[in-house]
Formats: sequence, C-alpha cells, structure tokens
Amino acid sequence: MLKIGITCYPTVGGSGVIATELGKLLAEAGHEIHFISSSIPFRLDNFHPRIFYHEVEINHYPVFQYPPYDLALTSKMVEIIDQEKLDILHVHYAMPHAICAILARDIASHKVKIVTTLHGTDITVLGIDTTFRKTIKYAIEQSDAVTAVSRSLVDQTMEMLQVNKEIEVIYNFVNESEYVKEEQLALKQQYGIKQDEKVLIHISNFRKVKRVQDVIYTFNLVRDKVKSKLLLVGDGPEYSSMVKLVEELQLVDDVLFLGKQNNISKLLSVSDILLLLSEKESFGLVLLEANSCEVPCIATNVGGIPEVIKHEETGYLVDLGDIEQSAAYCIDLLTDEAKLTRISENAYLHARNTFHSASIVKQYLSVYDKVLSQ
Ligand code: GMT
Repeated sequence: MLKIGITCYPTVGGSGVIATELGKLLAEAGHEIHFISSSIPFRLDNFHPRIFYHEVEINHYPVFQYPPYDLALTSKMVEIIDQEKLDILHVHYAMPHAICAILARDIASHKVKIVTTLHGTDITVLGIDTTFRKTIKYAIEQSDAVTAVSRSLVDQTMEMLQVNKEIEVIYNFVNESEYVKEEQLALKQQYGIKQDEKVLIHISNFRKVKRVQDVIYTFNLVRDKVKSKLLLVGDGPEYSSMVKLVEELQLVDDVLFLGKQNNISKLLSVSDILLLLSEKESFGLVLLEANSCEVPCIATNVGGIPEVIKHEETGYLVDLGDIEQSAAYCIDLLTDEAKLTRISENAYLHARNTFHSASIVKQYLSVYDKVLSQ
C-alpha cells in the first residue's frame, strides 16, 4: 500500500477531474490518498475511508500585498509529507504545484518522490511567458518523474523549454460507470427539444481558446439543413459575447445556454454530436467523455486532439476555423443514420479500449514504482 499525496486545481476543469478520479481509483485499489488543495476537489463527492483532504489555508495578513498561496501550499505539503510519511506526492500542473512540491521535498524531513503531470496550459500558455519559462523548466527537471497527457504535449514541452528530462505519455481517462449512455426519455422534452430534432452539444469553460463562436457559426449552417438544437454547457469569460452572438444571428430559439452542469453524461445521452473547435487543446477530455457516452465528435486538428479522435473512424477532424467543413461533417452524420451509428460505436469502443481507466491507473502505478526504486 502506497501513501500518495495529490495536488490539483480543485475547481471544474479536466486536470482536476483526472487528479480526483485517479485518487479515487487508487484508493479503491488499496492505496491511501491525501488531497492537498485550496478547496475540496469538486468530484470528491463520496466518502471513502482511504481518502483524506487537507485544506491549504491562506492568511490575509495586512503586511502582505499579495496573499502567499504558493508558500501556504508548500507549507501544507511539508506538514502532510512528514505527518503522513507520504511515499509519493503527485502534482497536476507544473506551475505552481510542481515548484511548491520540490520546495516541500527539500524542506521535509521524510523522503518523498515528486511526480508531475503536465496538462497543457502550464506549457502552452505559461511556457510562452518568458518570465515563467525557466521556472517551469526547473520544476520539470527537478521532479522525480514527469508525465504528460498527450504525445503532442511532450513534443511541445521539449520544443518550447528544451527540458532535459524524460516525459512519459499517460493519456486521460473517464470514470466508465459515470460516463455511460442512459435512456433519457423526458430530458429532451424538458428542454423543449422535439423528438425529431437532432442535438449538437459543446461543453467547455468558455475561455477564448475554446472558440465557442466557431461552434455557433457551425450550428448556424447546420440548422439551415437539419432540424436541430445546440446545447452550450459551461460558463466563463466569453459567455456574454456568445449570448450576444446568438442574438445577432437570431438563433435564440435554437441555442440553449445551460451554464455549468454536473450531470454531463445525461446531457450527452440526448446528444448526437459534440463539437470542440478549440485553438489549443493538449487532450480534450470532453471528447473522451462524449465518446464514452457513444457521442461522436467533430473537433479541430490541433494539439493532442488527433491522438483522441481517429479521423473518419471515431469522429472527424477539421482545420482550425474551418466552419464550412465542420458544418458539412455534421450535416453528413445527422442525415445518414447508419454512418452516425457506426461512428458512435467506433468512438465508444475506442474510448473503452485505448483509454480504459484500469490501464491508465496501472501506468501511473508503474511510474510510482519506478521512482520509488530509484
Ligand atoms: O482547457 C482548459 O481550459 C482547462 C485545462 C485544465 O486545467 O483542466 O485543460 C487542460 O487539461 C485537460 C486535462 O488533461 C485537457 O483535457 C485539456 O485539453 C487541457 N487544456 C488545454 O490544453 C487548453
């Protein structure tokens, strides 16, 4: 049995989901898990006797111009490493989590190994900032082991930061018991969607990088040919401009803004196609969530997305900004029942085989074993 500390961003987001689901599966496999974060990870909903949560508290002393979150996290890490005698501290995101973990490893009396998982924005966004570059590189090189969620992210990290460290690809996964298609007889009706209308869905944090406007423009073309509705799920900085765009395009009756939602698999169960037309995406966890619920995806051919979607087999890839092509793929799928069924089945099998949680957990455990035997 290993004692594993996990630090992640606890709010809604793919990296937090992966960290939390991994912790839950490791606990089920008999390991003891200690989450160390600023608030309880949102997916940590059920009680488990081998899962503990340690909250990082930030004191707002008047002398501090900025409350020192990173140092509060480091101090909490030191406390938990020593108190619980952690074997591994697995941090998700290089900045600031890996830096804090490395500092905590140096301060703590008990010997602990640091495993860092890169999720994307720490490299593709923060890595571009020259102020952070050296710090991120240091965090990666000083970790005992580093993993990334796609080959594309490894290549980008190497290219941007020239790190002198082996980075192993461990793909993301979903909780298969949660992401499963379920008959939802009443849901379409509750949202005022007619039974003969097709449903397109987009789920994101509405950041600029997600290009939600491309989803809306695509739907605008699809709606001319196929009776359909678009569900926009999530919230974020671009939300109000997207509401405005929908008004301008006179799509108000056919585009439903649902805000943040918990029961994503229920919404996916009434959807025919998921659209993810991002500018950057190291993996695109939502694609896997959709595929796991038998929903095929049309997504941009960027970052790690082509490692998740097999073009013309499990979904379709389009060039960034190519609205006509994404609309054409949607119309083709929505008007060819046999094709839609075939692609949905392929997508489901791909999600279950290539990205099965049991195999991903095994890969993380072998990383832990490797660093512990060094
Ligand atoms: O995409 C975001 O804005 C959120 C971010 C996160 O921290 O959860 O997502 C990143 O990590 C996810 C989990 O590994 C990946 O599925 C997303 O592709 C990645 N986002 C980007 O690379 C933009």
